[in-house]
Amino acid sequence: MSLHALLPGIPIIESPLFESIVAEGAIPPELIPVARALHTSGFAVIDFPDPEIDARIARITADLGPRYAIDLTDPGAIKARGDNRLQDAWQYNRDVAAIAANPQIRAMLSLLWGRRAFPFQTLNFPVGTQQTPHSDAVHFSSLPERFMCGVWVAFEDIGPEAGPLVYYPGSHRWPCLTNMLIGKDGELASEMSAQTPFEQVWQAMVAAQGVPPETFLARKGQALIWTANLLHGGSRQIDPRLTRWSQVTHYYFEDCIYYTPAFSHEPIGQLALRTITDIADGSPVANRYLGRDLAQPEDDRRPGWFERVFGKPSQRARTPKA
Ligand SMILES: O=C(O)CCC(=O)C(=O)O
Ligand SMILES: [Fe+2]
Repeated sequence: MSLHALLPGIPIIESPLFESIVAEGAIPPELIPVARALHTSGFAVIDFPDPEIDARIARITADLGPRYAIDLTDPGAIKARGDNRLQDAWQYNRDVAAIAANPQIRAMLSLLWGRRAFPFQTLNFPVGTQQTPHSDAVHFSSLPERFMCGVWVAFEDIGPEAGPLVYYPGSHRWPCLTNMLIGKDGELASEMSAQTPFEQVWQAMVAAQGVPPETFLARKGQALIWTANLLHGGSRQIDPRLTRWSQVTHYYFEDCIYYTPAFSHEPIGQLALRTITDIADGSPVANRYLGRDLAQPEDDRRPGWFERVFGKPSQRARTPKA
């Protein structure tokens, strides 16, 4: 029996058994450097394995460019303003879908995590996001945790002035933050992003651990794989006229429960479950626990769930005073 089968609820690249699993030959030799980088640092840089990548990039930027609310044709125009992202362009752009469903990437991730990987969301950015550092695990997580990753592909050479991707090596080993861990028992203010309540905790952890950020000064066609809990974001865009074309594909792994921790309370079974589609074939992917499908629940990301579960403040059971 392979050692991973002893502890299948932890991805191979995150497992405390990692070195023994490598030693028993479960990872093909050519993948071991990528596996070690993911295990140790929480990210790995690769050349995107697609001989047609340049042609795909040219077609994607031509098709998506006019859909953004900024002028991408004038080199002198200010481009870094507003939130410029197209989510799930795979639904109408075949090259976006082909990058997401790249067979080598899916096979590689499946071997490294120890469950079958599938793409479930794409984001296409024409400029830097300048997004506050975060772990994707508050937005999209799984039970068991850490069966998620991002593959970020550079659609052009990206210099330090274009707001490159930034990340904190080794931060993937820190706890996956949840509402239980940060002691947050209410709903989000409607103007807040799901990650806002967690941001000061991440900043405090970065300061306490003294981890310096690194940026990804990518060459066109390079990709960075991040593990579920690696802190990453978009660095400040020094030159607002520059583009920073990229595609992120988010992957999940089979036989998990898929949910949004920012809107959940795991210990009391309050899970904001996600409805997931495998981009590779457009099929729905059931939430599964130990090999069995869960009935599809109602979407508890709707506003008001906290009161539906706990009642109005006046009805909530009071903790007896000791
Ligand atoms: O491209 C970036 O700046 C970050 C994108 C990101 O955080 C994500 O897609 O999860
Ligand atoms: Fe992210």
